[in-house]
Amino acid sequence: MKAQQPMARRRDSAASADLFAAPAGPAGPLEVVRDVVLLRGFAAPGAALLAEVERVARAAPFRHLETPGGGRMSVAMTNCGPLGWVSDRSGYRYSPTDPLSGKPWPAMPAVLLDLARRASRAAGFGDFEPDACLVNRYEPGARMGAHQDRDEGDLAQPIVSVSLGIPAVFEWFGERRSGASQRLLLHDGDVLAWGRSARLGYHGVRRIEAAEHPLTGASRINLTFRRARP
Ligand code: MD3
Ligand code: FE
Repeated sequence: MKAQQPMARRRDSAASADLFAAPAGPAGPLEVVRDVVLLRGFAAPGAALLAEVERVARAAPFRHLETPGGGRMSVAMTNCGPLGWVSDRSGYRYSPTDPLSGKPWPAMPAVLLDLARRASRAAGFGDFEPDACLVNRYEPGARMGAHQDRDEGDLAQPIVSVSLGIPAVFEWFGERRSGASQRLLLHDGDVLAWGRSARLGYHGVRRIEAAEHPLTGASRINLTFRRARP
């Protein structure tokens, strides 16, 4: 799929679903690629979730991590839960403590954990016990290049991601880091879960366009729930 414009506006089957459509409220699970399942509007309304994110960010502020290559990520990050994903000059890893404070990451709020578990079941991935929640904050101009999420100790568990605030275009490359991609516009409240054959697929986020959301302003918050320990 190379065109960035919408496909035909038919909503009667997954094969013809309009992946750029405005959200029409919660819908059933939609398998956009094999083992990548979209739950549109599953996390709406997002106000209660955003209140939890604000509490997490008061304890562990958003920061732009350094990459092993010496760059700085355009996406600001923080974490909650027993483990948090961090990057610095020495590499990527999960850490039980926030390198900024030396203290454990804030606990994973119950409403976030509950949402991730329900989403995994609704998407067909069964019971999910995440021990890490990476919180990404994108402002216009931020992007995330194509990558795999492979630092986790249990690749049999899915990843669940929750989008809040202004929209973003995801790219799914599959088994190769470059080449043709499948694009998907994610809106506030959308949840995406992927596992099994898609667990190590390459994916990224295209540069965020300027927009405003009533609750987040000019930003997009993405929560990704992972099982980092075996
Ligand atoms: C799989 N985050 O934190 S969610 C990451 O929006 C990360 O912040 C992105 O990738 C974010 O590691 C993306 C994960 C995602 C998004 C779209 C996909 C995974 C996907 C599309 C197809 C398959
Ligand atoms: Fe990722």
